[in-house]
Amino acid sequence: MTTDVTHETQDVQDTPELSGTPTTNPALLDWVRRTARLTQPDRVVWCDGSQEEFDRLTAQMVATGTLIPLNPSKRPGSFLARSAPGDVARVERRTFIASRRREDAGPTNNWREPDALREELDGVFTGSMRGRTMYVVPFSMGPVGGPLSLLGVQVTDSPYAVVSMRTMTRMGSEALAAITEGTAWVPGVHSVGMPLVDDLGRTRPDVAWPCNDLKHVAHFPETREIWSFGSGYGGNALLGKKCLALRIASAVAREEGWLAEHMLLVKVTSPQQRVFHLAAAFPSACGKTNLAMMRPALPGWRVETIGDDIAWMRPGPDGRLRAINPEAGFFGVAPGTGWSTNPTAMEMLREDVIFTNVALTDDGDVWWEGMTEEPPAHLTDWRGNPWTPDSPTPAAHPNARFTVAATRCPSLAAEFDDPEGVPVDAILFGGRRRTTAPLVAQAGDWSQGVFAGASISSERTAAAEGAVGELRHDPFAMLPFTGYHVGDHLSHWLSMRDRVEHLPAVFSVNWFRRGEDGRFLWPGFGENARVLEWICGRLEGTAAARHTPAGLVPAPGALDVDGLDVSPADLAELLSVDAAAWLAEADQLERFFAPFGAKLPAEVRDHLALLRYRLDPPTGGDLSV
Ligand code: OXD
Ligand code: MN
Repeated sequence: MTTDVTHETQDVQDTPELSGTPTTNPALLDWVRRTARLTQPDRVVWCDGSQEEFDRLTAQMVATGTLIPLNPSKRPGSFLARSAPGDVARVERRTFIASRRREDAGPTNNWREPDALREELDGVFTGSMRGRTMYVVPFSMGPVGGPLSLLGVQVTDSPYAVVSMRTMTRMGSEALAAITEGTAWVPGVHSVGMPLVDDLGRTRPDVAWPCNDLKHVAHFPETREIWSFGSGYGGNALLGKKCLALRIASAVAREEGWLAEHMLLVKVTSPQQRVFHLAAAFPSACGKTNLAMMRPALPGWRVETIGDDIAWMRPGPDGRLRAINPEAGFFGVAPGTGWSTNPTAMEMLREDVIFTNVALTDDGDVWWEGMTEEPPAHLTDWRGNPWTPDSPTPAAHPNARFTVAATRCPSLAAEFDDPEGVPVDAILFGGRRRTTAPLVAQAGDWSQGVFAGASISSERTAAAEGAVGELRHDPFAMLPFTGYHVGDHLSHWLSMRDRVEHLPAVFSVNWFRRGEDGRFLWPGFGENARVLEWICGRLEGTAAARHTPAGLVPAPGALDVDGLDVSPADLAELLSVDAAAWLAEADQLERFFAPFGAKLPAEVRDHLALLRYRLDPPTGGDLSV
């Protein structure tokens, strides 16, 4: 057994008391000690977040084959990781919410009784780090010490998770220093679940991407803990992201009166230099990163990035909802990101990136579907096999990712690091819908906006396991991320009315509507600025709208389509609300809401009834009186 004892490294067997650690916080030391006793690593390393540490860990992963260094003249400071083929996405079936009462987890979560789950976890974590190093990773979600931020500590036996956490959070000594005695922090235990030494002391060789077929991504919102076993991938392994910043934080937010949501955050500046901050919720892999980094096709408009995935929004002292992006980097979907769709992201990805499950070019660079129009003649695909354009499978996995620091983003807003956050002017809800949902519709008021958020549905993508393309309801794009009962989530949103004096306006958007011939009716990407222009016009009271049963849509002529190749018939279809399709939607929603039972807020039920009434008013009466 190697024993590399520095002030940050302890050999567990020899120094069970973990003396000489970079913290004296007894609760933290006690938790690290207990976790080490359970998981039995060979070593414990306290991470400081330094460049030296990053270089050491990446060199180590290059040596073990976990990382492939990319050609420094093509992609400086960058690496490619290839996951095990069975560990490529979030595992929703194995994501658990433990709560004393089943009804606190609700019908959309996999509920577990806390004691039973603890026992199960004790079983799988016993000895799970044998032969490996346990890294202690202190981090802050949001600027360290900020009034909207939360602290966490992840222990993990995955150096890939460590270096990714360094990019995705404020990780290291500064966060550790903030975790003083008595300070609240969220503990997260992560193990890839492949010990190198078994119960009988027999060793086995390591592999490039260790993981386990059995996976658990477990949350205890009541005690604010996370336990993740068996996966090294993305949201399963980088515990600051979905586990802390959404599932645990949503429960904390409910208790404390704020919102932790699956939303991008942007600053939009009009040609008149008016500034608006928009938060937008879309299900995974529906273009949040593209919208967050949009280059408006309309002259004079500017979109600057604050966040691309998560927003924490608290009532501010100014009576507004103030939002931060709690993350420090972007873990974006690579396929579909290209010079024509998201040039800002392409610039951001020039250096210092960890790519996972993309293809490797023959000259040591990366490629994925949608990066360029013409694929290279020859590649090595995400599984490490030779690939040509005639190959029957994609070169990159559809959920291939890039991990890159936010500071690399050329469109990053100066407010990104502001601990006080930005005031939110509008909230957008969207999904990937071929039919039914119009390009844009404004909710009449907050409660109709909450109904719009509750009604999001979208075609499934590759970000999670499951059949791609199938329609699923995804309220607030939080279906896999709300750490408590989905019905209580709706009530909590409604209750913001009593906490925030100047509430944001709410809009629904759908960039993905198609004609009967299957063609996209709207060009999307930079042209979505036209929709943002209308939204900002609504905020300023200058853009005209017409009523439909699904909300207010642009009045004829109010959406600027000058110079666009969108025919008047296509535009009419994009803004149409088809009564038959919406009545069918209402039926589906009613079925989806049924298991919410008594937790479905009466106001949401009323909005469903009102929607039906507007779509199909009873005949025979005079509705004008
Ligand atoms: C993500 C997701 O990784 O939503 O952001 O799946
Ligand atoms: Mn996401």
